[in-house]
Amino acid sequence: MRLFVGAGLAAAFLWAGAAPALSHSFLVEASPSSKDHVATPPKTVKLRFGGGVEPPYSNLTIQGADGKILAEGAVGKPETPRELTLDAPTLAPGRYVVKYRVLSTDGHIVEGNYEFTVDAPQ
Ligand SMILES: [Cu+2]
Repeated sequence: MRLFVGAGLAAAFLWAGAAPALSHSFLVEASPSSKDHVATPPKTVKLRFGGGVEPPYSNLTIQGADGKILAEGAVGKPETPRELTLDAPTLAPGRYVVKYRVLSTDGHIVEGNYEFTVDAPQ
């Protein structure tokens, strides 16, 4: 798997040099989304990308404010080829970071992160 991802990354650099305007599978929607404050802890984090993604070569993590990884993985379904999900453990009120490193079907690696907050009960 490491080798495959490495080859994909090398190909991505070559391709980027030849055609920099190609669109990648950028994150277009997330639930919870960036800077969201949610009253109910999400059971699942769902990310939707602009193009197809390869779940076996993609990874999402949910980290607590202290950096501890609380969940890791990436689940995709054939009927939603642009989406990845990750089930969350029970999240106490606090700040969380979602990180993603995703192989898109065009061979490019897309990565990034964002924060959301689970609010304390009123
Ligand atoms: Cu791309």
